[in-house]
Amino acid sequence: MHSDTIAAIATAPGLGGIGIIRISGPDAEPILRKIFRPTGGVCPDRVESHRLMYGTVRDGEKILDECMAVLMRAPRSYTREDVAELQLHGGGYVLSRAMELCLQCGARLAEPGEFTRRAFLNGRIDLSRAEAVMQMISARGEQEHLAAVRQLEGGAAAFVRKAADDLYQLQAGLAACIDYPEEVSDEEGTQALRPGIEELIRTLQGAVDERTSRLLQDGLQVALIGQPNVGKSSLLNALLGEEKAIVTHIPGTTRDLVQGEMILNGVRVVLTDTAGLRETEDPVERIGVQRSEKAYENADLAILILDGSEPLRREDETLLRQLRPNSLVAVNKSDLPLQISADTIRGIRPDLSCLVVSARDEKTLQPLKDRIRAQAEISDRVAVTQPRHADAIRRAVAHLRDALRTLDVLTPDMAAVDLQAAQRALGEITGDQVDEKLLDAVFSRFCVGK
Ligand SMILES: Nc1nc2c(ncn2[C@@H]2O[C@H](COP(=O)(O)OP(=O)(O)OP(=O)(O)O)[C@@H](O)[C@H]2O)c(=O)[nH]1
Ligand SMILES: [Mg+2]
Repeated sequence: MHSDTIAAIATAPGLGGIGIIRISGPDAEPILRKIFRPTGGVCPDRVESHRLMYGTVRDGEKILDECMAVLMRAPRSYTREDVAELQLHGGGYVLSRAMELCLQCGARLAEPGEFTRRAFLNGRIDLSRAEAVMQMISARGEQEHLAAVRQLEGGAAAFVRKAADDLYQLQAGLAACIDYPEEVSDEEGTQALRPGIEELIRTLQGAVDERTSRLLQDGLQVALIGQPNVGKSSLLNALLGEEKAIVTHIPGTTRDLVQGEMILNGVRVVLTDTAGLRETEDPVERIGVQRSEKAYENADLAILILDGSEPLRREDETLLRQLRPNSLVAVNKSDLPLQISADTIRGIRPDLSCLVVSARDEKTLQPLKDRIRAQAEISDRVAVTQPRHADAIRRAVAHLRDALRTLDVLTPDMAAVDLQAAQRALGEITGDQVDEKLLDAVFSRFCVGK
């Protein structure tokens, strides 16, 4: 338990109907009693727990705001400490003045994620669940939300604990072999250990999927590429439903990358409009073209846009031939008489899907959106979705592989060190094995007040 009391505005900055101040620690109740006065009386010496009270927050005798207040006495609270919450009106001045009052009464301004950090340190949730809280807050679509729910329900923790248990069994077997050499020979010990380690490696590898982690973390990255003037920026705007990028009839309008996000059937998609790919003397445009090429390399999905109202140019054909597999081709400007057909494209690249669209006709964009969405499918069998967890699993697997190599050349007792290292890596996920640095890294990504 911590000896100091922390406070923070828990609601987002800006105007809102309600703004919440949260206080956690041994002085939560005394601070509440000092600044809050229930209607028609004074705060009782011992505030009733988990009961919402109506009254005013006072700055001395002056009324600052009317509010609702609640005390949640330890251990039945978010942090397992005494927690007080004030629900004030959500104006900037009221909230910051009420915060000042809390600080004057002895609270300290909470660090980002410090409430959840306390919930973890006080044993209410494991580290993977603490991270799920932030995953939940930052979820920008159904897919990310579902992953957060699974983690909050302990999906990752349960998987990791089971793997850690299996590893303990292996370690115990190894210890028996080391401690009772007359009963278990080195060879027998090694024979028994090897299949168990191999099985564990397979299980751990099956639970992580880099693509899934990245999709959940960053959304599906889609690059719109093509020659100048084919309608890349127009398509970006039409897909996003906003005028994000400048559109003109002048080739070379877009110089820099323009990005926009959208949610397609619950999946976050990040679209990047790029400068038209062409040879140019203009140094600014040249840098733009280099950036386009980089965006193409980094994208999960590239869409080559062609101007369907013009015959296919040689440059287009070159781009088409170079396009990596699983890209899409969109023949744009289908509201005009078409000079390129999907069959022409299929004749050159039969492996690619080709869609005929018009940035000026919303209806034609639905099949394109469906194709983009289809690229973002992830398996819900993947237990470990957070990059930090995936990294720890990969390190655990590396240590287990070391253990197998050690068993090949050395005595079983030498493999014990590798198994311990693997156990430590797994422990980092649930927080069974943590140091301050790791906690700082995890909680610094939180917002203040959570
Ligand atoms: N008729 C018709 N015109 C379109 C369509 N899409 C784009 N245009 C026009 O084509 C011209 C170029 O459009 P942009 O969206 O700026 O093309 P871009 O590919 O971004 O061009 P750069 O930024 O120069 O590489 C503009 O005059 C658009 O209005 C379409 O579907 N139909
Ligand atoms: Mg453009």
